[in-house]
Amino acid sequence: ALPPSAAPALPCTAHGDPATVAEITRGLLARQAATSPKYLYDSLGSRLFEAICELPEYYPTRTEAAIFARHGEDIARRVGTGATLIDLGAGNCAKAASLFPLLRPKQYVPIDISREFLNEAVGRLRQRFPDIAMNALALDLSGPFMLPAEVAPQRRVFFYPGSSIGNFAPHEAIAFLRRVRENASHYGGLLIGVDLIKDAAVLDAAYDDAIGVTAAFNLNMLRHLNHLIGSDFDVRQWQHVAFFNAEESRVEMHLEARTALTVRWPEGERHFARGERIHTEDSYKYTRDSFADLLAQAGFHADDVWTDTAGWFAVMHARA
Ligand code: AVI
Repeated sequence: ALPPSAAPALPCTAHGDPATVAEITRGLLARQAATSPKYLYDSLGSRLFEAICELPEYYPTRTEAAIFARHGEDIARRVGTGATLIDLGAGNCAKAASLFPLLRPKQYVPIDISREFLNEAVGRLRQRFPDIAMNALALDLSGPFMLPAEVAPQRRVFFYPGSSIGNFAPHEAIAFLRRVRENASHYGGLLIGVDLIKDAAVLDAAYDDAIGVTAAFNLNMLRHLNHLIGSDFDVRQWQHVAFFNAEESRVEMHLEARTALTVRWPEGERHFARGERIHTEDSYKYTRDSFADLLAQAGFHADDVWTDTAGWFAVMHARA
C-alpha cells in the first residue's frame, strides 16, 4: 500500500501562461504521455541538478571538468581570448567561470530558463570578475531565439557544456545548432561538451544513483507541473525509472505510476494504469564521429576535440 500523503493534493490555480498549459496538457494526454525536460528546472530542480553533478555515479560533470583542467590552454588557443562568451543553459555559471582566467572574455552572456537562479549566480560572479561585462538573459532556448543588441556582435563564441545538447533528439539538436549558428558572427565558434556512448551499466547508474537524487530531480517535475497547470499530481504515487536504450543511443527517464490513478487539472484529466509512464527526458549519447557529422549538418565545421583517457566524454570546438 502507498503511504498516505502529508497533505491532500488539491487542484490549484495554474501559474503557467496559456501556451505552456496547452503544451503540457497536450503531452499528458498523448497516448504515450510525455513532457519536455525543460520542466525539470524550477528553482528546486536546478538545485537538485547541481547536486546530481556532485554524485560519484554522475561522471559527465567531473570528466568534462578534468578535460578542461588538462587541456585548458590548448582549448584557449583554439577559442582565442577577448571574445563574447555566450553560455547556453548557464545554470550556476560555474563551468564558464572556471575558464575565465584562460579565455579572458570581453563580455559574458549567460542564458538560462530559470531567471531567479541565474540572477543569483551572476550577482556573485560580478563581484569576482569586475572587468568582464556581464549580461544575463532569461531565455527559453527550445524555440527560435535572437540575441538582443546588447550582446556584442564581434566574435561570438557559444559555450554549451555538460552535454546538454544530448537532451535534444538528433533532428532537434541540428535545428537548435542551426539557430545558434545564425546568431554567431564572423569568426564565431562553438565550444561544446558531448557525452559519448559507453558501457550500459555506467550509464544506468549515472541516471539512477544510489541515494536517489536523480529520482528526486525527476519526481520534482510533478510539483512543478502542479504549479504550472494547476494539476493534482501526488508525487508519492510515482516512481523514477531510467535506463540506457542502446537502439536509440539514449538514456531515457520516465515517471511510472505506482498504482492506477487519475490526475486532474482545471480543464481536463488523465487516467494512468498502474505501471504506465510519463516520458520526461532523453539524454542522447554520441561517438566523436557521429557528433562531428551532426555539427556538419548544422553548418558547423568541427576542428578540434579533447577527451578523457577513458574516452567517456568529449569537448569539441567548431567554427561557424
Ligand atoms: C542537463 N543534462 C545534460 C543532464 C543529462 O545528463 O542529460 C540532465 C540529467 N538528467 C538526469 N541526470 C542529469
